[in-house]
Amino acid sequence: MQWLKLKLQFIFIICILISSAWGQLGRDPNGYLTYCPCMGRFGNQADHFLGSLAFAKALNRTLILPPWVEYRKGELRSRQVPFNTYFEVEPLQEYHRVITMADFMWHLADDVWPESERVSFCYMERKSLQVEKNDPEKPNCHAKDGNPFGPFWDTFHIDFVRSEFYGPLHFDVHHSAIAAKWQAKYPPETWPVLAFTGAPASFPVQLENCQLQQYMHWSQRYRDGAREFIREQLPRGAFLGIHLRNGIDWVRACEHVKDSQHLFASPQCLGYKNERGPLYPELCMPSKEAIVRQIKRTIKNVRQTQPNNEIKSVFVASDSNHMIGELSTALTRMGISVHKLPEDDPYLDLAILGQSNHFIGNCISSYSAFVKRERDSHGFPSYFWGFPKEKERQQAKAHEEL
Ligand SMILES: Nc1nc2c(ncn2[C@@H]2O[C@H](COP(=O)(O)OP(=O)(O)O)[C@@H](O)[C@H]2O)c(=O)[nH]1
Ligand SMILES: *[C@@H]1O[C@H](CO)[C@@H](O)[C@H](O)[C@H]1NC(C)=O
Ligand SMILES: [Mg+2]
Repeated sequence: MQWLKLKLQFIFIICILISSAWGQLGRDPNGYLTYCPCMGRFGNQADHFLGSLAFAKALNRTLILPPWVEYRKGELRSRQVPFNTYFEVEPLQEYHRVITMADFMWHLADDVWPESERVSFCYMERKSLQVEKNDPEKPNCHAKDGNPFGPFWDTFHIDFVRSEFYGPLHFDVHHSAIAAKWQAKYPPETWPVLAFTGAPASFPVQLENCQLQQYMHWSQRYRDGAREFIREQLPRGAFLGIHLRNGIDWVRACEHVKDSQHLFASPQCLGYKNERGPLYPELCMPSKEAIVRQIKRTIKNVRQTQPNNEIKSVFVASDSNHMIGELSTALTRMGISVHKLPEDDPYLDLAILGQSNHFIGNCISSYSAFVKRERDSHGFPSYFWGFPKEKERQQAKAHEEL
């Protein structure tokens, strides 16, 4: 009797295990959506990710989480880093169904997306870099042409047998009924997987999608890394995190300031419709003097407004020049120490900046924008270099004093 009871219990447990495994990796009848994060580095990819997540939700398809695409010096092919190296998968599920590309490819692709049915989606024909590949009879997305396009899909041995041009459909699900049109043109029964050549999203991220950042939680490794650095390397008390984007590629990018109303992430400070003014060069590339002035001003402001939580140190993240010498010289007299990571790590920099008590970022940089959105989701304050414009601020102040 006892024996039978045990046996039944055992069978029962096995059934639960099997059904929960099925529940997790069962096929979604509403289909899947995936894409190559083929444009830009992390900041751009993160903007695109939020838009793609919103798009997958609007189409009610499971989003296949692509790996992050990284470029290393001296390497001809991009490296693909699993999505969950940096971010947890679970919190995203709260907003919408997602699955990592590895899980999808190992557990579902044979059934849902057999090799003979892998179609790549692009808006219109994309010309190949190799001219002989361009067949006027058969226009193609050339989804694997060039870097990172080839290396990305190669990561999971994905080849495409055909191309599909989805134009004039687009991705702006917040301002039109476009989602229904996608569903009508590409129903999940005939199109179980939509695989896009690039992200089905805009850059910079749409205003409506910024708040999706709340579902991006750093993985344990980066949460621990940030916490340990802050506890072990920084003095006790509040710290100011700053992002100095000043490498040579940035100097070149900033040259475009003069031709435009917006550049990259600039809507984050100027507003999507320039509600808070036009673009100007100091937003993109503040001078060293202006940087020092703004840091001092921020520290003094905090002293006055939050005397119980004074800034004790500055943490510097940079792609190139951390200005440790200049900043130490300027700030030691104020009793402030200046720090950076011992080794370059763009992700740990981000995770630490997200945790700082105050943050000054670069309004044009999508890398800064990631930090700003994360901080917004926690209600932490953020500021930008050169914003508002120094002259205007002085005038406003003079006005107040009058
Ligand atoms: N370690 C580190 N790397 C950075 C920092 N700022 C920029 N980078 C690197 O430069 C890249 C900049 O490209 P992206 O993320 O697209 O941002 P954006 O070009 O500033 O809009 C980042 O992904 C990093 O690899 C930084 O503060 N620290
Ligand atoms: C969306 O897809 C899920 C999973 O396939 C399904 O359960 C749900 O009913 C769908 N929602 C709508 C509005 O169609
Ligand atoms: Mg970039």
